[in-house]
Amino acid sequence: MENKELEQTLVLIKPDALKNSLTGYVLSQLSQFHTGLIFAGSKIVSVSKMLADEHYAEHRGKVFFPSLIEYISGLIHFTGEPWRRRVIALVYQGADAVKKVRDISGPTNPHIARDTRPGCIRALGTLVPLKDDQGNDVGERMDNLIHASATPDEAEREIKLWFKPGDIPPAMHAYPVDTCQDFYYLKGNKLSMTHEPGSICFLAPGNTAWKSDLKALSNLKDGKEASCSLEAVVAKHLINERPEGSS
Ligand code: FUP
Repeated sequence: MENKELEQTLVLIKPDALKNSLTGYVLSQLSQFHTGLIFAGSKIVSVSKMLADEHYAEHRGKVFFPSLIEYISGLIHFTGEPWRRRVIALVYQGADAVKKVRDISGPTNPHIARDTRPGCIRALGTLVPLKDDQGNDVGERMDNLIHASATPDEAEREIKLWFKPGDIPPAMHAYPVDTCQDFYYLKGNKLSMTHEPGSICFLAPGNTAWKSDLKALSNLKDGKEASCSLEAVVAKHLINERPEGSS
């Protein structure tokens, strides 16, 4: 990022924060008055399995992964209330955005947060033991109220995963965009360039998209290696578009 003023970071106010009415507290902690950062984007997101899986891709295969996906999807905190399953996704912008928000969030583990950084946001979180079928402890899930990008590179990956360029004012775009020239469809979990019954059009000619997404799609359609998965490109285009499980 050449212009430090344009540094951006992704924040997710997670379902446990929403359940405990901590949204106002988190927004206040991160307010421009305290951080000097300004909003570049905000949305209320019903988190699909595809989006959750891509967001936490680096943790795939770990013992806590399935529970982490259920947690971010709202299934843990709003079990019988599907309409309340959501997170608030925010993009903050300004000098040192990533570091400032990470500092106020605090350590990943709420117990360590309480011990080492009392007063940080994650100090209000909790640890949930995870057990195997025999009831043995196999790990723990960290219900830590807020996600904050760890590095500027992670922030770029995550902002492009959760937000379309059109969700952010053009003058605040921190990453290059381009105009889509083709129709792109999803059929099952496959990319297609032509409409078939049951396929979903997620990008059309004239749409503005992240330049890196368009490059990835062009590579994927040619069977070449791409900088991100098809799911990472598609997930943001399906946010709040249809109920989970329908197609
Ligand atoms: P962070 O960047 O602080 O969100 O931390 P990590 O990328 O290490 O972890 C991602 C999420 O996985 C965190 F919200 C906490 C959660 N996690 C667990 O639930 N259990 C673990 O044992 C480790 C991480």
